[in-house]
Amino acid sequence: MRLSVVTIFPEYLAPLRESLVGQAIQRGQFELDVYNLREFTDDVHRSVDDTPYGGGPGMVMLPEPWGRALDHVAPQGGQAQPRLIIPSPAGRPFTHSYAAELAREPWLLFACGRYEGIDARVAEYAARRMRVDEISLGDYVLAGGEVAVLVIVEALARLVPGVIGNQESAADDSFGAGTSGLLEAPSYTKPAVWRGLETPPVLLSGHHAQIAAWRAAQSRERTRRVRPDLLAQPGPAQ
Ligand code: JFB
Repeated sequence: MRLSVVTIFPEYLAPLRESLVGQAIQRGQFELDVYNLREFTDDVHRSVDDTPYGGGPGMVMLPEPWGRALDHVAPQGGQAQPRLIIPSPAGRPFTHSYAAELAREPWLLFACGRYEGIDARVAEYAARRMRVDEISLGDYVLAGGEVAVLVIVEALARLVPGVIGNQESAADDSFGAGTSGLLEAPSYTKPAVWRGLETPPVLLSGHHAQIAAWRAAQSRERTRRVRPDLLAQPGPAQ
């Protein structure tokens, strides 16, 4: 899978070269190319923003550097086109099932905005030749799209077959198939008693059916307590 990112802060994406995604890059499973939007400006100040039409606070990212960056990364008329992902507080909510959908794409291009976001015509321009998704991580406002890209890439990468050693562990995670879309049960490791705190004995019993039943009950109880909205879904959620 190819992951392309355009940003005014290329160093912000450096953590993607560590850990799980970093190892997948080293194995050649992912290709990560990060572009500095300022390279696509043409004025001495390398401007990327201006005041909003219609007034209001803050600044808006200029369309022209974005148009040039998109044309450079994904040339017009090129047979392969990426799916363009634009993080935005006004985007479609990001979920596990959305991550699984993105994990099947051969090429994702992320456009990281800053300030109050990117001139709306950039998405419209890109949509002439590529699929465009505006994605929101949740109902709070970040300062830019970079952190959202770190989150989205980390979430989708572990759903690409072969990226995590044991594919079962992805299924058994919160929201996964093995937990019926609910929160996962709590986890324990050695020692069995730590600072006077015990591991639930059923987990030490070796009785696989009882362990599965205990985890399913914990999963339901935890979900009821902290995420009742997940239980209200028609059928097991994503
Ligand atoms: C993403 C961003 C801004 C508009 C934008 C670019 N869940 C989320 N909250 N905020 C963002 C997000 C996601 N994904 C987000 C990209 C940008 C926020 N901003 C700041 C401020 C006000 N209005 C710029």
